[in-house]
Amino acid sequence: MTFTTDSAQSRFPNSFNYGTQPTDAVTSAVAVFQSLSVDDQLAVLWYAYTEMGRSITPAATGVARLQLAEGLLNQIKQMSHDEQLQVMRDLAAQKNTQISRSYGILSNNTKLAFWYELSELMVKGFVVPMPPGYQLSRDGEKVLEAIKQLDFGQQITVLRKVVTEMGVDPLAD
Ligand code: 45D
Repeated sequence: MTFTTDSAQSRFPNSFNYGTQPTDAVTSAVAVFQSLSVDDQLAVLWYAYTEMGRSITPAATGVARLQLAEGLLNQIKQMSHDEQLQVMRDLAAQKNTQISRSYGILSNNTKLAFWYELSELMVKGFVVPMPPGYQLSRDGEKVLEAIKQLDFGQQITVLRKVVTEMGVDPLAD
């Protein structure tokens, strides 16, 4: 049987048009996000999660996919709050650590699922919580507002782009 574009599409009827919609809104949200301080990046991710949480179902993030990140998540779960925060800061800052390299080999969707799971672990009390009253910078507020204005598919595109850049790719040159 010939594998046409049409049949490929019907095999993935619910997949968004990822990657083929680098609209200005998406591109600029990503650019502003990446200009934020590391702490603001973590805070914006957290706020995005609290806004989107209900639309992301654990089923959608794929249990099988998360198994690939399970060792990493278990390692983080066992750390002190200070160490957990350091790990997340190192990921966002692309600092070359063992964890950043393990993260770097995950697929883009698994990276997204990894952050999603970290948020869930924060909610359950296994991972360091956001400090109450954290003051986001003006650019942080702006990018969060911009993300809220996007549709779900675009929001995912933005998030995927920013988490894809985090960590360190151990195979890169
Ligand atoms: O003390 O595979 C600060 C679908 C200040 C389906 C801090 C999907 C100082 C296919 C740094 C703020 C597309 C649905 C402390 C996947 C200080 C598929 C701490 C999508 C303590 C995967 C800050 C999934 C901290 C999606 C601890 C859309 C911040 C997933 C922590 C989205 C922030 C996941 C964290 C998101 C944010 C996760 C852990 C948005 C995580 C966000």
